[in-house]
Amino acid sequence: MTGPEGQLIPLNGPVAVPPKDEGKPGSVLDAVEGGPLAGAVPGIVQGLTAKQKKISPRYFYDSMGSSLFERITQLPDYYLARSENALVERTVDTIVRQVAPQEVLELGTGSSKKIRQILDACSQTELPRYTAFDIDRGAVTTAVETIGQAYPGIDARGVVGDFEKHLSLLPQSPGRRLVVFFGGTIGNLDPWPRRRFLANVRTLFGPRDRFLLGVDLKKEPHVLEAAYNDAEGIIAEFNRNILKIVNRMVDANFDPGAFRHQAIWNEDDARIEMHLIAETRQEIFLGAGDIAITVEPGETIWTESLYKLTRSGAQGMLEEAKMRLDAWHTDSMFGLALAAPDGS
Ligand code: SAH
Ligand code: AVI
Repeated sequence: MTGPEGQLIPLNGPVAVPPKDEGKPGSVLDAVEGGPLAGAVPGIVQGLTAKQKKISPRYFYDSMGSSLFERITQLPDYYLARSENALVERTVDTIVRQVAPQEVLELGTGSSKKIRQILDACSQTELPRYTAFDIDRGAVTTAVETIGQAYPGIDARGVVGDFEKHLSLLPQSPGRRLVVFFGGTIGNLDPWPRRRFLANVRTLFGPRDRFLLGVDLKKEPHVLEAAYNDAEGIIAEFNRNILKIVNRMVDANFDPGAFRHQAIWNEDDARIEMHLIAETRQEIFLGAGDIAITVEPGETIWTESLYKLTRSGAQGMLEEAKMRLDAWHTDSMFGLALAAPDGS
């Protein structure tokens, strides 16, 4: 596969050490030694020293970020989680009957609440293996514990990794695999990384495996902007929390209180862009003083893109990754795609 300038895009990301063992029920493995955040510092510094300062949204989710995200899912204008949940509720029996999964692999697990609908619909005497995959160790550990407790006898295990880099390091599936990617998180990925991600997801599939993907849909800009600008300021708090995380990760001195939240619709690129806007001039030291950067008043740090798709866009991107759209469920706000590998 080639990128925008014709350069080769490695399908499996950087070469890394595979998990030493396949794990066992209840285990949490690191996809790479030291965890996915171990080598993150150079990338973060690169983002913060670029002309348009940037922080990747993959770093939003420490325990505070995850609990703020849970509060976001309850906000009146944040329809995504409610829509997706209702769509899953409506379709889960058919999907489970059709796929009869022997493993449910959940990418970007988060609170692992929605996955319960899938596990509830499975035969309780022949539960599939549940594998939680997330960059946040806390999310994976909690998912393995809570799912393990809620479904006695289940083989619940976890892998801490980056789904943009480490999918090839996942342990083998015991059989038919249902890969689930909820939350509209695919919307975080720019078009080229999204292609690479889907190509990597495709490598996880045998002919009887399936991909269940939640995608947020393009709609009236005012509805989208309202979803990311709540009156309570929870999303602003979620946005600013990334600076606390970066302070810890790269030993920096950002003052989150000196930044204002902004989420605006970019029609040309069909995405909400989330930024932090500096209210005052700040001198920031990274690596406890190794590198100094200045943030001017009004300057922004771009923290997240949330691409909004159409059904045909979703179908096109799946087909490009050699998958076929088998079913599409929608309430016109959000879409739930069930995809199969080509030729199956
Ligand atoms: N699926 C859940 C959570 C969505 S929040 C839901 O629908 O409610 C997004 C989740 O994806 C977070 O738990 C975050 O830690 C995880 N995540 C974001 N970027 C990631 C990456 N690059 N690799 C692995 N996990 C990632
Ligand atoms: C990426 N996903 C989990 C959320 C979304 O809306 O697509 C992230 C989010 N960002 C701000 N609020 C919620």
